[in-house]
Amino acid sequence: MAFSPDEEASVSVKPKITEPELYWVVMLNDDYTPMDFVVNVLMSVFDKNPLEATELMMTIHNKGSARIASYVYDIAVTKISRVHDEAKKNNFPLRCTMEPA
Ligand code: TYC
Repeated sequence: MAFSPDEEASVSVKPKITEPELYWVVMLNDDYTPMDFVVNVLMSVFDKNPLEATELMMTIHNKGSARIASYVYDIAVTKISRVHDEAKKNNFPLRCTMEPA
C-alpha cells in the first residue's frame, strides 16, 4: 500500500555526515638536499610563505622531521608524489611520509 502524503512527510531522514580522516604530511631530513630547494618545495607544493617555509626547513634540519600540513588521504598522497617527483628530477633524496592526524 502506498504512503499517504502525511505518512510520507513523517519519515525522518537522518543525514549521516562524518568528518573525513586527515593525514599529516611529514617531511624528513637528509644530508644532501640543499636548504633552498626544500624551502622552494615547501612554498610551491604546500603554499607556505617564505618565513614559514624557512622555519619549517630549519626544524626538519635540526630535529629530523616536521609535520607540514594535514589533508584528506588523496590530497596527502598527491602532495607527497609532487615532492618525490621534484626531488627525483633534481637528483636529491628528499622524502616525505604520511601519518594519521
Ligand atoms: N639537511 C639538509 C642540509 O643540510 C637540509 C634539509 C632540510 C634537507 C630539510 C631535507 O627535509 C629537509 N643541506
